[in-house]
This record gives sequence, C-alpha cells and structure tokens, in this order.
Amino acid sequence: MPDLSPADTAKDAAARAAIALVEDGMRLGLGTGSTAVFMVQRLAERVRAEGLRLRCAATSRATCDLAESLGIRIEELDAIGWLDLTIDGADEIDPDLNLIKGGGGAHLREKITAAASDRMVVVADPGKVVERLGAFHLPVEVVPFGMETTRIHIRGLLDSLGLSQRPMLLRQREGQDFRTDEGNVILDLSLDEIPECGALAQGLAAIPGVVEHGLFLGMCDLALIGSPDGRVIEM
Ligand code: ABF
Repeated sequence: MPDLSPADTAKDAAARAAIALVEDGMRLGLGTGSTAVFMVQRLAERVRAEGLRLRCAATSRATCDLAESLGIRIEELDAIGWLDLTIDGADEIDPDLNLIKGGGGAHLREKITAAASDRMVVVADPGKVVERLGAFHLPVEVVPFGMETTRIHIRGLLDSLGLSQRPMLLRQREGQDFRTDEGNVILDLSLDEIPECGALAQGLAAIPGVVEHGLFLGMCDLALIGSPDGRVIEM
C-alpha cells in the first residue's frame, strides 16, 4: 500500500485491527465509507494470503463493487441469514459506543446488517470520538413521496423535544439529486447536540415516511480507534 497520509494511516491501523478479528468460516458484514475501504482492502489481503473461507454481505453497492473487484465474493444478506461480525465506520462515537452514522448515505443497509450480526465492530480515526452526539448532522432517510409533510412532522418532533430550530435545520442532502441505494432521499438534521438520543430515535422512527435515522444506539460492541502513529485504542 503506498505511503499513507497520517489520517489514512489512522484509518488503516483501525481497519487492520478489525480484520485481525476475522476467523476462517466467518459470516461477515462489510461496512461503507473511507475507513471501510481500508478494511475491505486488508480483508482481501488476508483472503488471498490465507485462503480464508468467508461469507460476506455488503452494506452498499459501493462496498459490494470494491469487495468483488478485490476478489471477495459478496452474497445477499438474506442468502447468508445471520452474521458473526459486521465491521463498519461511523461519523461520531460517544463514550457509550452510541453512534451517528450515515454521512455516506448508507445507514439503512448498515443498520439492517449490524442488527443481523452477533457483533458490531466500528473502525474510525480519533476525530470521530465525541463526548456527546450531535455535532455531526444526523441523517434521516425518508421516502420522496410526501417528503414535505414528513419534514413538517420532523420539525414538530424537534420542537417537542426542545431541539434547536435553526433555519437550515433540515437540509435535503446534495439538493434534488442525491438518492440512497433504495432510491430514497436524506434529510440532514443540524442539531449541535442531542441531549436525549433515545427520545429522538423513537420519535423519528414513529413518523410516517421516515425510513431510518443515523442514530445507532446500543448496537456497537467495540470501537477500534486508529492513530496517525499506527497505534489502535479500543473503546
Ligand atoms: C459509514 O462510514 C457511514 O455510516 C459513515 O458515515 C461513514 C464514516 O465515514 P468514514 O469512514 O469515511 O469517515 O459507515
């Protein structure tokens, strides 16, 4: 692998530590994002070097294409059924290992895949570790049909929770064109801080038209935080 920048060295170190957890015969969920790219690359190296026999499901078309280009066969999640381990990235990680994910627009498939796994391991650089979730915008995937009504319901929920009502609070990602792998749109909530993650998660899930939000609460079992000097801290 060519000389990496300090930031990429941190990501690659976390990825390598996660891949060290993979055992022959495992059923794996492969995450999405730039750190997950390093993870898939390191996994492909182990598969080639050791002839690991794995069954792998991908959390996005992008990860599926990358894995298959590196010789890792990807199967539909339903064809595998249940996974031993999902390795994925994150946008924010708090001290309780609650996450904000979805900056890459893949959090629906990521959450389904993580929820179908015995264990979820997150790989990240130190910049993802926060005291409280919310500085990173919270992605909410919604169906295009009736989106403006859904937006009104979300604003009402935020109001009821006393969350900030900044004008740019609810912004459709990348204007009119962005679509998720499922063909839905994403509204990004700029909340600064989320005091009550559970209440917000439950409220969003109850709104018709909301498909999935990027709060991953109580789902992550281990976070591997790489550093630019190549060391890895476990959370
Ligand atoms: C994905 O990884 C997304 O849920 C999340 O936004 C992203 C983190 O990106 P990166 O690893 O590129 O920092 O799982």
